[in-house]
Formats: sequence, structure tokens, C-alpha cells
Amino acid sequence: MTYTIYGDLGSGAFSSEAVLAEAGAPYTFELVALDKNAQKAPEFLKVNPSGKVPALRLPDGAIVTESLAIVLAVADRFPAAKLLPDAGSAKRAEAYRWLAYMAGEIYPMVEIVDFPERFVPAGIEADTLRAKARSRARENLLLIERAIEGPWFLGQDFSALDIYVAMFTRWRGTMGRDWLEGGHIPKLHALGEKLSQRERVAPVWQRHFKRD
Ligand SMILES: N[C@@H](CCC(=O)N[C@@H](CS)C(=O)NCC(=O)O)C(=O)O
Repeated sequence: MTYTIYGDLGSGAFSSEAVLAEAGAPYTFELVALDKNAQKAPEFLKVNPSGKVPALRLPDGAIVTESLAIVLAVADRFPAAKLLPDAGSAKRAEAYRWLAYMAGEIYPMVEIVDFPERFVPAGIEADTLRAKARSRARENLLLIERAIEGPWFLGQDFSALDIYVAMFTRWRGTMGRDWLEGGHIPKLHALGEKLSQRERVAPVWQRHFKRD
């Protein structure tokens, strides 16, 4: 009955682990060390052929990849945890909107910033592409900052969106530490602070982000 998360600390696996922790689900964390390029090792490619973390093994052995799909699958399996607003409600539609925005418009920028030479030749072109992708990621995060109702993403009620959005505010290498700490995203920082003190998320947050 145990879930297995494949991921690294400080990576998108934070979202997978935090939703499972919120749900009170039993899980183990299998380290896939990004600094050793373990996400591209043949044994991990059998788990996720796209060579990225996170991935989740369900208790029946099935694999779910893609951070957003993992969050939605966990929310489905643990309805009592109320990780998403009620099915069919306008709030639920709003939740889908912003989850899709984060997964589709912000997260892809991370690969471009971190590995620009996968897209263009190394050197000046890669440096320019990295800068452009970083600036696009920041613009998209600012759009979210304006959309946040507070104190949580969707207003008064905590949801999985709080977990998902908080990751981006901790990725200093990708987003740029100076920009993150430059006062541009006060609502997101307040949300992250509140999330980091949430009983079930707190130890997960500690493990993933308190090293930096
Ligand atoms: N679309 C994927 C993106 C995952 C992703 O980019 N993960 C990063 C870590 S946060 C990764 O594995 N990077 C290593 C690489 O691209 O080689 C998802 O949402 O799960």
C-alpha cells in the first residue's frame, strides 16, 4: 500500500511528496540524484523514459510521471484531504486553470534555463536563451502573484496549488536569488511561509529547502 516517489531534494519531487504528506499517505522517497545525472541512467529511464523527476509508483505498481499528473492523481485518491476544491465547482475550474498554467507555462522554462545547450549551441546563443527563458519564467510568476487571492492561492482554503506554486519560489538557481529576494512576489513569499509551517508539509519543506 506504499507509494514510491522518485526524485531529488529541492526538485519538483517536493510537490509529489508534499501532496502525499498532506494526504497522510504512506510513501518512500527514492533518491534520483540530479547532480549525478541519475535521471538519465538506464534504470531510471525504465521508470520515466523522459529522463526527468518526479515520478510516482502507485501501490499497484503503475507509474505516474509529470508533476501535475501526480498531484491530480493523489488528489483523486485522497478526496478527504481536500487537495482541490469540490469537483464541478467554479473554484475547481480555477484550480485547473492555474495548475495547467504553472505546469505548461512556467515549468518548461526550467529546462531551458538549466540546460539551454539542449536547445541551441553552447556559448553566446545558450547564454541569451537562458536569460530570455529566465525572464519569461519571472513574468509568468508575476502574473501568478497578481492572481493570488490570499492568504492561500485560491483564497481562504489551502489547496495543492499552494504546494505547486511554492516550488518555483525556492528555485534560486533557475529564477535568480536576487530577483526572488527583490520584493517582487510578496504574496507568494507569504504563502510559502505559511505553507512551510503547515503541520504535515513542514518536515517535507525542511528536507527539500532548508539546505539553501
Ligand atoms: N514536465 C515535467 C518536468 C520535470 C522536470 O523538468 N524536472 C527537473 C527537476 S525539477 C528534471 O528532472 N531535470 C533534469 C533534466 O531535465 O535532465 C514535470 O512536470 O514533471
